[in-house]
Amino acid sequence: MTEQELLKLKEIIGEPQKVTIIMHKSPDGDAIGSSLGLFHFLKRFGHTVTVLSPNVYPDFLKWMPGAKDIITYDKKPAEALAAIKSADLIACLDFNGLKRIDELGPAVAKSKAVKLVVDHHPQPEQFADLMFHSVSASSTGELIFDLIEKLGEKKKINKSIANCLYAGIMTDTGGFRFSSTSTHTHYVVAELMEKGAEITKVYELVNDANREIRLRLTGFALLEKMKIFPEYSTGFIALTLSELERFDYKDGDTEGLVNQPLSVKGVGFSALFTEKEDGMIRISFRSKHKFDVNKFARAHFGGGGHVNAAGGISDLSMDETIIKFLGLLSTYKAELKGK
Ligand SMILES: [Mn+2]
Repeated sequence: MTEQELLKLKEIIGEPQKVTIIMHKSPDGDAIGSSLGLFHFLKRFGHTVTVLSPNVYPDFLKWMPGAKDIITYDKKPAEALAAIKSADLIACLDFNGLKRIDELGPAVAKSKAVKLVVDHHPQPEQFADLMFHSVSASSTGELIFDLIEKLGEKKKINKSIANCLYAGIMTDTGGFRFSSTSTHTHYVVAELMEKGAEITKVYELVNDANREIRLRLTGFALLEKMKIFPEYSTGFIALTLSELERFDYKDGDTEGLVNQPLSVKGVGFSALFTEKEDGMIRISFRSKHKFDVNKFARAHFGGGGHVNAAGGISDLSMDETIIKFLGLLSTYKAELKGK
C-alpha cells in the first residue's frame, strides 16, 4: 500500500462511515479473527460496521467477540446484499478473488464503495481501490495488526481486538510452526499480548471445543481411512458423504484433519478428500518443505492457495478422484522425494 493510499484510508476512517467487512466462503479462524478484529477496531471510531460471511462458520469459532453479529448470506441473503449496497467502504479480508465469496461477488463488483483488500494469498485479482497485501505475511490477522500500526492507531487495540487477531494468527500458522511464521509474526503476537490477548484461553476455546462425535470421526479417519505411501512421502484421508453422516458431520468437523498424515515421519505431502452433498469432492492439500501445493492444486484440481496449504475440487467420483491423485504422485515423485 502506497503512502497515498494509506492517507486515503486514514481520511476515510476519520469520518463515521458505513463499513461492510466480508470474509471468504467457509471461513477459517484467520478469516473470522481478522474480520472481527477489524470490526472491533473500526467500531472504536464510531463507524457502523457489518460483518458478512457467505455461509455458516464452524462452531469452534463462535466464542469470538462479535461472532454472533456476523450475517451469513446463505441464511439472510437480503440483509447481506443490503449491507453491500449501502456500504461506503467494503473491506475484503483473507481472500483476493470475488469468486471466493460466491453470490456476494457480483454485488461487490457492482458497488461504488471504496474497496479495501487485506490478504496474504498469492496472485491477487485487481478489483480493489486499496490493497494491503503480502504473501509473506503469516495471516490476515497479522496484516490487520500491521495496518493498524501503519495508521498510527496501535493504542486503540483492546482485548477483544487482540484476542480475535491472535486467534487468526495462531490458527493460520498451525500454532506458529508453519514456515510462514516469521520473527515479525512473533513481534505482532508480543504486541497483542501487551494489549491483553489471552493465549491460553484462545488456544482452549479453539482446540478444546470438540463434540465427542467429532473426535470419534477423527479416530475413524485415522484408523480406517488414512493411507500412507512412503515411496511418495505422501499420505491422504478420504471420507465419503455416508461416512461423514455416520458421525453427524457439521461444517468444520474435518478442520485440521489434513495435517495428520504430515505427522508421520517422512511424509511431506498430504491430502484430505471429502464428499459434499452435491457429489463434488472437496480437497485440501498440505505440504512441508518445498513441495508447492498451490501449483499442484491449480494444475490438477481447479483450486489454489499457498505453497504449503491449498484447496481444490473434483467432479469425478471419490474413487476416480483418488485414482487421478495416485496417478499424479508418480509424475511428481522426484519433487515429492526432494525435501
Ligand atoms: Mn489466512
